[in-house]
Amino acid sequence: MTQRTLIVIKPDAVRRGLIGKIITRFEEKGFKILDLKMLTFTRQQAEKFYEPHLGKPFFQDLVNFITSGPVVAAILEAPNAVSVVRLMIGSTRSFEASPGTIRGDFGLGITENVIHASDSEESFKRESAIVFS
Ligand code: FUP
Repeated sequence: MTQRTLIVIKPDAVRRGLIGKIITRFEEKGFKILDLKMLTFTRQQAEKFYEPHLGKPFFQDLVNFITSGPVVAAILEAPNAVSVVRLMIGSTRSFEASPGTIRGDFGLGITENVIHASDSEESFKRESAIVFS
C-alpha cells in the first residue's frame, strides 16, 4: 500500500550540517520525495504541531527547541511509508536508539533528537497541514 509520511529534520541536525546525510538515507532506501522545504516554526505552529503533548512537563522545552532555528520538512512516499520511516529513525530517546537508525547514529538527546516522523496516517495529515500550509 503506497503511503505518505512527513519527516522534520530538527534544528539540532540542521545546525550540525546533517541535512544531506539524512535525506540521502531516505533516497537510498527508495522513498520518493514529494515535497521538501526549509522553514522556521513559529511558536503558534509549534504549539499546534505538538498539541498531543500539551500539558506534559517537557512541552515548553519542546516548543522552545523546535522554534530555535530552521528545520527541513519533507513528504516521503513509499509502500508502508509510516512504519518504514519510524523504523529508520529509531527510539525517541536517542541514547537508546539502535545503531543504524538515524537517532542511533546521529544523536544522544531526548528533546534534541535529530528528526521527527509521523506515527500514523492521521498524524501525517494533521502535521503536514501545519507544516505545508
Ligand atoms: P517520537 O514520536 O519518537 O518523536 O516521540 P514522542 O511522540 O513520544 O515525543 C515527541 C517529542 O517529545 C520527541 F521528539 C521528544 C520530546 N520528548 C521530550 O522532550 N521528553 C520526553 O520525556 C519525551 C518526549
